[in-house]
Amino acid sequence: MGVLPGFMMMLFAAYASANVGPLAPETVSFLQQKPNSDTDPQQVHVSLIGENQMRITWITNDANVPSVVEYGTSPGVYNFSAKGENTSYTYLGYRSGQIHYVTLGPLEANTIYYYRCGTYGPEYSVKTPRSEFPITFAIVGDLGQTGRTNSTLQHIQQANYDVFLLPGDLSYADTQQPLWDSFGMLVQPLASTRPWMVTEGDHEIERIPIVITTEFIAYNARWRMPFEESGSSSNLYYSFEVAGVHIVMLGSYAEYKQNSDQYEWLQADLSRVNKTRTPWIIVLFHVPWYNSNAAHQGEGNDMRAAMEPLLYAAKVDIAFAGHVHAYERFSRVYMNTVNPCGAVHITIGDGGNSQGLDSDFLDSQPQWSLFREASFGHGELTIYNATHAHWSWHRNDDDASTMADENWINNLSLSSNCTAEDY
Ligand SMILES: *[C@@H]1O[C@H](CO)[C@@H](O)[C@H](O)[C@H]1NC(C)=O
Ligand SMILES: *[C@@H]1O[C@H](CO)[C@@H](O)[C@H](O)[C@H]1NC(C)=O
Ligand SMILES: *[C@@H]1O[C@H](CO)[C@@H](O)[C@H](O)[C@H]1NC(C)=O
Ligand SMILES: *[C@@H]1O[C@H](CO)[C@@H](O)[C@H](O)[C@H]1NC(C)=O
Ligand SMILES: *[C@@H]1O[C@H](CO)[C@@H](O)[C@H](O)[C@H]1NC(C)=O
Ligand SMILES: *[C@@H]1O[C@H](CO)[C@@H](O)[C@H](O)[C@H]1NC(C)=O
Ligand SMILES: CC(=O)N[C@H]1CO[C@H](CO)[C@@H](O)[C@@H]1O
Repeated sequence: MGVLPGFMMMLFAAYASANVGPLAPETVSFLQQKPNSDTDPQQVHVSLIGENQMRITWITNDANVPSVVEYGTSPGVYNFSAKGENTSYTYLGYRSGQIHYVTLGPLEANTIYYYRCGTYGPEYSVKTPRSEFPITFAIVGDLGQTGRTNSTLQHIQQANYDVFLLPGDLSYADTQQPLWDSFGMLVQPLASTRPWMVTEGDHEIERIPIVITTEFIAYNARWRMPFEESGSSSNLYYSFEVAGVHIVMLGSYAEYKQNSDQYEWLQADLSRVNKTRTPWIIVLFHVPWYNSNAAHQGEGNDMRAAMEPLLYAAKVDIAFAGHVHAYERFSRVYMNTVNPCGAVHITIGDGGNSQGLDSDFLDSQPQWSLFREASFGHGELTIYNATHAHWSWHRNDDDASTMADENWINNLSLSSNCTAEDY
């Protein structure tokens, strides 16, 4: 893979470190996990497509490796084979490896599939999500690639979860493209074994004035999500369904005002939700709409003003955000007021990135803020049935994971009193 000339690296290191706080720990080098040969698969990760398909994405340094995945339900026995496509991108002096995408399916639910990428190489295995409740999500944003990220990932790996959800800010490569590769290697042990569904944060933009004017070049190439399959025209916002949950991934860094493409897509997407089939609606985006931390105060207001009425009318149950490097849980809220028919909001931007924690909360805690703490950690959401879900937040206490907050969340079902006319 291409390497930036030294002076450019220095330039971009300076550019990227502009808002790194004093607490910033070094980005850990995970490059010791480098593949042995150019044809070896690396950075393997899985995402969901529709109800019974998955996309396997991996990278090879060698451009001639076929985009083929062989798979089956017994180790070493690959009764199925699927062919996909490949891409690559350049960014200044860097040229990515060959990025392969292959769609597998139809697949059985709640089943372990063994697979191999590029017709040889090591075997991986992935468990497909359950098709019915209960289902568990591991959720965390602002991940980065530090020692803290490593412990967050270790804790998540110990949890029994079906799907990983990430509300933005993945690698913190911040224009240094090799850091996308090291991030891919860091997350592979988790992302090759469970589906990872992500949406973008500001660290994915990677625009450099005049020099790189196209945004999300690396993100869109490396983390392709099922946007076409959900009627979206952009990888920056999409939706998918799993086991009775309709999940909407919004883009804080795409146009969101009324009449924008994203707004109209969201309206159409929510109008298609069948609450009998998916009693739960969950939304993720990067910049929080509710936030009592001094960091990024008010940044989500415009998007909230534009889109919150759509979420409210559709009876969205829970909205997750990142961006603020802390944990905060809110009541059901709508238009800045506690409202039993609004969504529960949760900020979970505490994955472990190099910028440190946002420890400065506003002095007066608003009525809708129920729990707030600036510590690294992750969240787990188990949806037990159409009416009951359990949320827990797990703080990183050095090497251990400690459950530090939890609560039950009840659905906003069609049978409740919350009708769209209420607002
Ligand atoms: C990669 O994709 C291009 C078209 O996009 C195709 O021509 C080429 O054969 C592919 N490479 C491999 C190894 O499949
Ligand atoms: C794979 O294919 C073989 C031969 O067709 C068959 O005997 C076997 O049952 C299949 N295994 C699975 C897990 O489907
Ligand atoms: C990540 O954590 C594991 C388990 O604690 C440890 O063995 C490994 O050395 C860590 N990796 C890095 C790069 O810190
Ligand atoms: C909604 O989903 C239920 C359960 O899958 C199904 O019986 C019903 O026909 C669906 N309603 C519509 C309008 O598609
Ligand atoms: C839903 O799950 C909760 C928590 O496990 C349980 O208390 C409740 O009885 C369940 N409801 C139904 C209808 O099964
Ligand atoms: C729903 O509304 C009806 C009529 O206004 C009222 O009697 C009932 O208590 C309400 N239920 C809840 C759960 O608020
Ligand atoms: C909070 C809420 O609206 N919960 C509802 C969930 O669904 C059940 C059964 O349909 C209703 O009885 C609850 O009111």
